[in-house]
Amino acid sequence: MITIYSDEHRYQNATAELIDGKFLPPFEMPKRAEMVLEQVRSANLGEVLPPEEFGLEPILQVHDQQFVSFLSTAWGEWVAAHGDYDALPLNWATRTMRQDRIPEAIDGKLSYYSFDAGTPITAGTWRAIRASANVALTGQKRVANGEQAVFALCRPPGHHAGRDLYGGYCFLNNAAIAAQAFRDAGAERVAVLDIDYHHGNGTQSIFYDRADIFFLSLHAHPKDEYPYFLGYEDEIGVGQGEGFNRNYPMPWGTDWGAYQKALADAVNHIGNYAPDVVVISLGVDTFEHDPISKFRLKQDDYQRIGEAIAHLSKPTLFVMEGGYAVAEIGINAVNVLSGFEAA
Ligand code: Q9C
Ligand code: ZN
Repeated sequence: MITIYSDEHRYQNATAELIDGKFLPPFEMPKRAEMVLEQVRSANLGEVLPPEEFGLEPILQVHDQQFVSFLSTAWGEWVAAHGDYDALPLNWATRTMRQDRIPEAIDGKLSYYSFDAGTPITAGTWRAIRASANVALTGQKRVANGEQAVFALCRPPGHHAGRDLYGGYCFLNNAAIAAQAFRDAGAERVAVLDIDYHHGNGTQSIFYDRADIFFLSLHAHPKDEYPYFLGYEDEIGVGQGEGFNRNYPMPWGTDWGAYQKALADAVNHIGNYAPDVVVISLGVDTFEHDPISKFRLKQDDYQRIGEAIAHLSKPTLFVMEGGYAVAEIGINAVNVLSGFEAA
């Protein structure tokens, strides 16, 4: 299997992350992608190729133009206002406040366009997220041109990012951008299966009213776990999209026994949908030793995940999302891919 990778992810390299009331060294760090690349190489998964440049057009098929423009200028505006340290929002327009005015001050814009304070914008964020989107789009193009499966080694991740919303370490929704690009290249139906530990709220929200892109997500129950405000089972889509959104929220402590049943059900629904192509949001933060997550999947379980996905026999694009157990992130991610290839 070909892997698409760019070194430019390293430009997203924050000083600290606000998590659980503390400023800690970021869990979402450059080493993550480097460890995955190292395992791709040592497992001889296949060629590693750099991304092509696609410009903003395919990004703007999924994201709001003003939001993208905000991402491109936020760092400069922040430095002018506050100086050279990571940009974070401090408050949000929740119940009783107005959401129909976009503030002019950079602090207000950070608040308007974000949903958490754990996703720092840095000097290199814009450069890194464009490279990450190009990695996904290059993988998409290869699959559209006949490759059976490609691994887009994206970093920063993307599945929490909505049309005009960033958070959860995500700015541009790489998987959504790729799914839309498949549609624009002529695919009639695309299935997006999100196996990151956290609900893919961004991807769900982008495609919620559409039947042409079927979104399914296996994740920790939002009553217990981030992002808390989306990912329940009764979210089934709306309008034309009704029936084309499926959530599998699971309790903390979920191990392979329960996970496998949810995965089998999701794969079965994808099979019935008969998509032209499948996009996998590949998070491995379901791992038993993940430092910020509470599922209990083991290294070998990731091979079984790959096998289950392979049984669909569809052209498949794997898009890297979360996974914070840095020592094992490469083994777990590549196990999914080698399980897929061996099936
Ligand atoms: N107490 C992805 O995996 N903070 N994003 C969690 C835990 C945010 C995860 C707080 C986690 C975001 C792509
Ligand atoms: Zn995650």
